[in-house]
Amino acid sequence: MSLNRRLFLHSAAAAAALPGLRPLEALAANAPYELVAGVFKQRVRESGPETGVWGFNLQSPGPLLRFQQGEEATLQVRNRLPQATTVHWHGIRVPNEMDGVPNVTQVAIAPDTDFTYKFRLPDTGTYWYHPHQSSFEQVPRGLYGALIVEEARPVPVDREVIWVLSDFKLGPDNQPVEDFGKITDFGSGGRIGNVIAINGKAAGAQQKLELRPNERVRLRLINASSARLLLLDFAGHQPWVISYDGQGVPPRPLKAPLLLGGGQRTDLILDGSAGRGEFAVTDLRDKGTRLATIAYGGSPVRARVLGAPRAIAANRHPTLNLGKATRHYLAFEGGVLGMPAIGKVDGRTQDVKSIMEHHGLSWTMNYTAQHEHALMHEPLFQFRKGEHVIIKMVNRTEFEHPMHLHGHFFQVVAINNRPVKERFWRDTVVMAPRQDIDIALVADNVGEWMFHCHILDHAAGGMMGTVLVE
Ligand SMILES: [Cu+2]
Repeated sequence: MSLNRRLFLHSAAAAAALPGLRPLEALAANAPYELVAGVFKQRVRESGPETGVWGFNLQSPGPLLRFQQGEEATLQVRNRLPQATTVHWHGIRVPNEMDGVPNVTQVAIAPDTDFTYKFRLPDTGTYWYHPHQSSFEQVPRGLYGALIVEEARPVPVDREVIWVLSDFKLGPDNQPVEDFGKITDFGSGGRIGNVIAINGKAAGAQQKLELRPNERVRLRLINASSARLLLLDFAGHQPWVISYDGQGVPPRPLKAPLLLGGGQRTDLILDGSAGRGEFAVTDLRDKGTRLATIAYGGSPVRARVLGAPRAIAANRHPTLNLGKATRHYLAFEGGVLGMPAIGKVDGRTQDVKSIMEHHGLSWTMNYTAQHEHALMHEPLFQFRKGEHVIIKMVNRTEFEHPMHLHGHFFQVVAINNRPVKERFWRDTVVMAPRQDIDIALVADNVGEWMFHCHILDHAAGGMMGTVLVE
């Protein structure tokens, strides 16, 4: 079966798995698979005019891409936007030149030109794709999509549901508020939208997640918001967590609301254990806003609710040896609250006021503020290929930062200097304000890799650097 035929069939299955929600459709296309970045209108809010959005293949989220582990993906990106763009494959351990970072791994794709990405998919799991060029604008306009690499033996479920969570900042006319790139957003919590969206449609009570009694659903959650962190509560239910950032974990009941920082993913197993009635899925970070309704209907799928799900087979990760790891430090300063930072911009040391006024930047990493890709100075770190490293991240700011490393997975090994007993492989971790987090990894993927905050306004405001592995 051809790649595109299979993508299409997968999408038909996924569409059936999204009752009441806008299906994520993969468009059938000729090989190589085409992703056309463009401008169009889409119904985001339930009422009023359609919204002008940017997206791939005339949809936001873009087409759902599904692959088998080990498969080679060929994705031809056609830029029909009024700006240059790139596509980054968040969480996928790609060769460096396929990582989609302008000026670091490639020249940005100019308007009306194309670029073909080609890479193997080494790991199973839930991933996503989005531009890395002017991402503080291009992502919140709607350019993102889910990318799933299937396990050879998937966890048995009755259905799968994918929620690409994001937000839009819309005026009363339902059009995007054209205020991208404000230094006040760069230096604070970021440009937060006023319409949370699930799969490109306004979240709310009308978004139905229909469940039959004792049905088992795999819910893949992706936070594609440019700045918003989510804290999800599933009233009346206790889903199982089976993976973080696409990497399987021993299944465990979700005992507290689920924090999902920008870029992060979590796969849940949601059982129709309540059997009847309606239940709210809410975001406790957004005043308990209802994002969706779990609504029961139909006859029971089985006599009783299922027990613990099977674990996902682990992806191939190196064995970390903390004893032989080299130690490194990364201080974060800046923002509109707290102590003023002093840092280097373009090789000149200055205070944060001057950094903001003259450079439109607000944050420093190791006392340096970087322009978004444009002038990458020294890498933050240089590692030998295969080096085991521990990076102590010291957050000297009053803000939280979902930190994302490209090309690798890492483990959180200590928080505020206390060792973490149970460690998981992740590609994005949320640092709380004033928190210290030690991450450990084996630098085994050669190249220059971004290491940046996934509040995309922070990244554009200076919280962006690179790690060189050679
Ligand atoms: Cu940040």
